[in-house]
Amino acid sequence: MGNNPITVTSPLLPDLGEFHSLLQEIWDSKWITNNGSFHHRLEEALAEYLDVPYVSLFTNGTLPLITALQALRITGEVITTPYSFVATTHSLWWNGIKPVFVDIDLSTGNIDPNRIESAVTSRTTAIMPVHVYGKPCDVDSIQQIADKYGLRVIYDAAHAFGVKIGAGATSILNYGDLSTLSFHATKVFNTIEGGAMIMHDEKTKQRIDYLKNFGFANETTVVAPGINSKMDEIRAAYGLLNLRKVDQAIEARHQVAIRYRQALRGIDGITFFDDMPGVKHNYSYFPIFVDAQQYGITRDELYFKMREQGVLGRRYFYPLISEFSTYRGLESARPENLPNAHRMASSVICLPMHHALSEEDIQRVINCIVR
Ligand code: T4K
Repeated sequence: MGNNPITVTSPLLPDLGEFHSLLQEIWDSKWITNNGSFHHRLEEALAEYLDVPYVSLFTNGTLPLITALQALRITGEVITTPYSFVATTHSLWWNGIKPVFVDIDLSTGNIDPNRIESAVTSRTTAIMPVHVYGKPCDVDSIQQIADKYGLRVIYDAAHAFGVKIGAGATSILNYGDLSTLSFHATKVFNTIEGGAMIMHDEKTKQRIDYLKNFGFANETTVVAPGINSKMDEIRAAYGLLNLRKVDQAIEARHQVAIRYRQALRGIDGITFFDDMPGVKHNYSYFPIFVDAQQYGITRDELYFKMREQGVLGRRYFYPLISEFSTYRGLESARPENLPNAHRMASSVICLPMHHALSEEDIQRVINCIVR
């Protein structure tokens, strides 16, 4: 591996001096978790920034998925995508729900709405799509199917922080019954570990707030077997500071995407996504897809060649979730049912993509691919 590795991402960090001042406030207050003032301030600030009605903070991006399913009392079967991080399907497993995998649309990487209806059975209660790489799902078609069959829709929006669609620049997080976000260190906006759920009304927020605090509604009443997933004050303060820097970080990512596209367009056997019309993207990932026949070497050969040069792209999302031992035995996990997902998983490399890549870094990445 070459010197000075270029990693797939690098966390956005708040100014240490400013963070220290907020830590002093926390130290003075001696209130370090359980719905403190920074928790409250970050929820308000995020609702405003994201342009959504209500936000409930969580300790990571997995527990809001698990809690969303519990809150909506989802049972039986849920239709979902195999092309995601494993946490998406694990949230179904934790609720005793059977995942039903449906193939993806190669033009976006997201669940293909045209294939959802044939997967609906009498046991189906919900659809759990993922806005993979922050690219918006076909939310209107998904909602039409959900309405037709009386299904709930929970979006795993872990990658979709700040993404907006349409002439009115509507937040993608306002679609479906509930959406969840991850604020992990590797995400566009991070609170080190962290996450959130987005909901439409105050009553649902109240219920979710109970569920992430063991189900406590007050000192003596537990309304349901909730979990502990409360964000502490230190990470909420860190998040408040990072929120001030996130627009600049997204613009820096955008410039990286422009450079990659300029340099890689027209290379035989290498394809990538362009911006979707009418979408405000967040440039959370920059996946490229390698066609071995046209490019001359396989995806894995390119991947390991990059590693030798210290360019640490990642094969998100390979292997598919449906290939992991927990899920492999399911009828819907059979490879012949998921040809597009297999094709994408076997050809993808996510290039380094973050706010702090230098021109030299970008050129080193490009030099690995241009032949
Ligand atoms: N749904 C979806 C669709 C998701 O993608 C995820 C998480 C979730 C749900 C669940 O959300 P969380 O419960 O995680 O909040 C990473 C992340 O751990 C995971 O959050 C993320 N998706 C997934 C796609 O990627 P790894 O194992 O690939 O990360 P790791 O540790 O190899 O880090 C990647 C690179 O980032 C490192 O090579 C260098 C850089 N890095 C990482 C960390 C942690 C840093 O520079 N500093 C750091 O502190 O899983």
